[in-house]
Amino acid sequence: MALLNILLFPDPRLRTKAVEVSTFDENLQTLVDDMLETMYEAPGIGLAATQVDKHIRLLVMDVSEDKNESRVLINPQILAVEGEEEMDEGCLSVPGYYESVTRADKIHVRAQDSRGNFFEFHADDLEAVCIQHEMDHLDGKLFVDYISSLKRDRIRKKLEKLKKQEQKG
Ligand code: K1U
Ligand code: ZN
Repeated sequence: MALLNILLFPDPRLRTKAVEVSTFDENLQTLVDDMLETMYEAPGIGLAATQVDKHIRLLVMDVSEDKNESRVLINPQILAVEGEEEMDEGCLSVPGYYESVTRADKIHVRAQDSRGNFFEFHADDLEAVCIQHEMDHLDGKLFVDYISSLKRDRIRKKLEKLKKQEQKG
């Protein structure tokens, strides 16, 4: 297994729209395993393939307390939504920032597993929010797109400054 590099905002590659997965092979399983390892190590509760510069419709997540309930969603689709919930969200691609975002509170999801089998489930609370956050990544959208452009620009400038400092050493 390998740790993957996570792209940081405002990297333009984070704006790429991911394409559907059509081949369910060993390479896909390796990417899934590497993404899970990268997510747990970060640590995070979710990770979209876009964030590791792989532009396919794949996300991994684990919102359990004991970090032993990983989920792999390939070609996920939200079939139904209910209610609204406002929650503070973070993002491994926007490190150090948490902002309040309003999303659907309950969702019904259809996806494929790493062998290509279809499955459906209901999600609510943090799990529902996390799925919507990760599915946004697959469409090139970030949680900072829901906040004011003033705040977003401030975050962008701070992260750009940090990157320059890191590059200087
Ligand atoms: O997509 C990502 O960058 C992962 C992100 C997912 C997420 C967090 C909060 C609300 C919605 C989606 C994260 O995992 S940020 C880190 C985080 O939330 C966390 C880290 C350690 C322990 C618990 C949470
Ligand atoms: Zn994120």
